Amino acid sequence: MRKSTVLALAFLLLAACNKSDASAAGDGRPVIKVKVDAAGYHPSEAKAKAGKPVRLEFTRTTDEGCGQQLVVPSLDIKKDLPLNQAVAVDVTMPASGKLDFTCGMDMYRGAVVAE
Ligand SMILES: [Cu+2]
Repeated sequence: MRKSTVLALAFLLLAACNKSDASAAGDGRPVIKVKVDAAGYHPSEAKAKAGKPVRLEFTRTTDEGCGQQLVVPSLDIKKDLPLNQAVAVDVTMPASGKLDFTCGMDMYRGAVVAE
């Protein structure tokens, strides 16, 4: 009896740990990691649940190109992306369609599609 209780506890702890994996932010929202290099965004398109909060985490890995600024036009978000530093952009997905993001000059383009 004792042993099974301990086992059950251990299992619960493990289950709790598995829940908070690296792909979720502290508040549980999913995290989409996007690399920014001279060719643009990688991935340039991702999917997230419609109407739900999501974190976009941008890491610019080169000084080439023009990924120094990130813009989410529909939400009026502008962020500077320092070199090799992850920058979190918390957004809520639209009910349908997609959320576009671009560089400061609207050359690089990416989007998160609501599904
Ligand atoms: Cu640009």
